[in-house]
Amino acid sequence: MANDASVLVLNGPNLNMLGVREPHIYGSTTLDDLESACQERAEQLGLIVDFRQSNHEGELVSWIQQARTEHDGIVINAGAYSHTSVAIMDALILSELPIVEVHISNIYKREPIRHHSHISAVATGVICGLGPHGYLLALDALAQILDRD
Ligand code: CA2
Repeated sequence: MANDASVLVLNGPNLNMLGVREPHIYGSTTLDDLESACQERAEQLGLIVDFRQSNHEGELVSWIQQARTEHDGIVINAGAYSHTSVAIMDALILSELPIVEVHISNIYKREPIRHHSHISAVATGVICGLGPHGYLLALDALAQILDRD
């Protein structure tokens, strides 16, 4: 099933600023670099990646709703919405897809407000604190999960 399986890689608010500000927390990789790395890994894994970013909660919800019929799995870094959005959590539940949550930074080493994610409770797995490499590990994990199905 992993061959040609389609994965939606979703990025939430402010992730378009990656590599531009706060390199001590998020590194110097830009979102474009991250997309290229994901596309390269997807090709090796036999996955198709649809890589998107939005600063708008409703747009992320709509994309997750569409994923139910258009994709086989989701990698999501919902940024700050991870800590606040029940709407994104609900959309992820409704998708009925395998979900890997990614955070570039280790949210548990940061301010208490970042320690809880609504998405973790509904994700198949969670990767955090491993920098941009976490996205590649998430694709590896989804390829395995989809292969089993
Ligand atoms: O560590 C992560 O991946 C986060 O999801 C990133 C979010 C943050 O709100 C989460 O708590 C953890 C923020 C993304 C903001 O990205 C920036 C990139 C460069 C400069 C400033 C912000």
